[in-house]
Amino acid sequence: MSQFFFNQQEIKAVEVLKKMGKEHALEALKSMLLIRHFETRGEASYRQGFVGGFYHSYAGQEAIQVAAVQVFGQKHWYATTYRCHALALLLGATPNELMAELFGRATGNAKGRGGSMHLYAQRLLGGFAIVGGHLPIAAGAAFSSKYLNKNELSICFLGDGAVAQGSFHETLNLATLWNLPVIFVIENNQWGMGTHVNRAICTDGIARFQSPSYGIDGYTIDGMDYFSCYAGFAHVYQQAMAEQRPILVECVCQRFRGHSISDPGLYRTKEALNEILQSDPIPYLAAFLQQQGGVSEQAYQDLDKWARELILEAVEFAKNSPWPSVATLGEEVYAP
Ligand SMILES: Cc1ncc(C[n+]2csc(CCOP(=O)(O)OP(=O)(O)O)c2C)c(N)n1
Ligand SMILES: [Mg+2]
Repeated sequence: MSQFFFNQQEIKAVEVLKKMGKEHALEALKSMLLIRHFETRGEASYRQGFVGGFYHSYAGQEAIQVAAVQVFGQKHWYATTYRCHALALLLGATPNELMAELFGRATGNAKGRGGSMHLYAQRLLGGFAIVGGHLPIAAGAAFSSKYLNKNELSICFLGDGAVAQGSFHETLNLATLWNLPVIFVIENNQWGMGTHVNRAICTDGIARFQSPSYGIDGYTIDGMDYFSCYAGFAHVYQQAMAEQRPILVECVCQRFRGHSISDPGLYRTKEALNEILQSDPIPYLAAFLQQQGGVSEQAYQDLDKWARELILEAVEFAKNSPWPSVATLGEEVYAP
């Protein structure tokens, strides 16, 4: 049982970049821009009254899921929380169908029945709204893979808030007892709604102190740095495929927006937020790539424009899409 740390001091970004190739990092930058524009326009559409229900932005945390999906690919199982727009995009859902889902339209990802918190893709079992509720589901996917000899992993993203839930501990216990191939990725963005992690979780260092209880390896990754995420996940991936048992990963990160769109975030000062915004993973990656000759300033601006336009088109698509017909309300729901 070991502890591993992937942060800017311990990894050499230049070497990670050399190994993965500049094209790979450029693809990551593209995905991060797409997610950021999606969130910006999604929130704007909400404020204009086009989107109802909840809205949890992934802004600030992009490096984590972008790197994870690059490393793990599309042939494993994924589950996440209600903060699920990015993962659905990364796993193949189109901006159009996702925006239309936020707008509650018939062309939406869940035909307008799920909304912001319940998005799906071929390998995404869902965005789940109950804190900690999807951990047993992710373990179930890993059990199925093991039972059917499929050699597939289950990757479960959760928030720091879920660590206080019984389902976290019960799932880690059973998953370890049964040697299930599941990777738990805690996105520790410091807050569970308005409660700071230090007031909710008894250990300062979640992966570090919780993983020994289950006899599994714990990894702590700088979630604001794409290269740390990539190097960390690449290591975890190899280990998970070889060992076929659970691994606990903690990505230390920041969320740039309130918990949800209705949260004014009064529990952190403007100064604190401004400082947090300085750690934005997108300009950081862009600047590093420019410095390494991986992208020119003009090419970066072009990428940004491409992402913005694609998302604006998605907003138009959603606006022009039909509402679900009332006659279909009982279709494709679990309990009609
Ligand atoms: C079982 C349960 N309890 C309470 C809630 C209300 N709730 C929704 S999100 C949230 C905070 C979760 O924080 P965290 O797990 O850190 O995820 P983050 O929102 O920071 O991504 C709470 C308490 C819920 N959805 N489910
Ligand atoms: Mg949190």
